[in-house]
Amino acid sequence: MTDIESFAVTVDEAARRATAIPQRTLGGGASLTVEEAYEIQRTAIAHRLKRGAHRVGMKMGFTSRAKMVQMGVHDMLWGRLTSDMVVEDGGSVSLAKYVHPRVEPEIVFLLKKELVGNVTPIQALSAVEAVAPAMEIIDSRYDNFKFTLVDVVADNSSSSGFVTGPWHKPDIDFSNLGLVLSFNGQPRQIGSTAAILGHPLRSLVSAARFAAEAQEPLKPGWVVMAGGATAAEALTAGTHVEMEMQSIGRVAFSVVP
Ligand code: OOG
Ligand code: MG
Repeated sequence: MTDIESFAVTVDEAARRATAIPQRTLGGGASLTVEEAYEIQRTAIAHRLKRGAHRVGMKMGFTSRAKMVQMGVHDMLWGRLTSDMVVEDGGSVSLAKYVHPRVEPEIVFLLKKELVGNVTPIQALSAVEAVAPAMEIIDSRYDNFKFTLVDVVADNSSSSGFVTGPWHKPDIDFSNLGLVLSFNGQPRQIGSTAAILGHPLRSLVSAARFAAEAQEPLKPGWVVMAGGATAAEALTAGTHVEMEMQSIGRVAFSVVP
């Protein structure tokens, strides 16, 4: 097995078994290039697809300062969303499936047209069928949720679940929508979609560029998660998690042991 293949098996197994792996498992971190890290991610997800899941979209990460500061990584990154990561709005998630999950408020795009390459914000918007409030469940497979850029990229950029709320036509100005993430009715994070690169559409523009680099165009019917607008919050059993976004509604789930 090449290193890429064995590293891919390591991160895939860690995600599947919900067991943490030590930091620097992947050849000492610094010895991998970002390109190699994305190749590990692609290979690890290919194993998941072989088990029957299918690709449903893309997640962007480190598109807000709050997220970069919380994790100490300052480069934008992306990951692959698969059908087994979908959490129903109002559904429940079991902590048993994760290592040390966290949740973060995002906005999500549903695409109606293929999108790839260097596009303008207007071109990106013309590929959007709808937008919705959303939450991502991130769960780094690394001990203590600590990683370098290449570590986290190899680990599908920590993505492990996502929940989308009611879809809204993209005919509203979603550049600066207030949002509140609450646990059992108590606000935990307050922010705005403007925290996402100044305008979440810029995240979709970047997603199209990353998709071109990976030679995996964004497909009609896929969703693109724009990235956390605030720092993430750790999930604990017995918590009802809700995120309300100004003008477009709310999305929720419950955490069970
Ligand atoms: C990495 C993923 C970052 C976001 O929305 O910024 C991310 C992590 O924080 O573990 O999903
Ligand atoms: Mg995220």
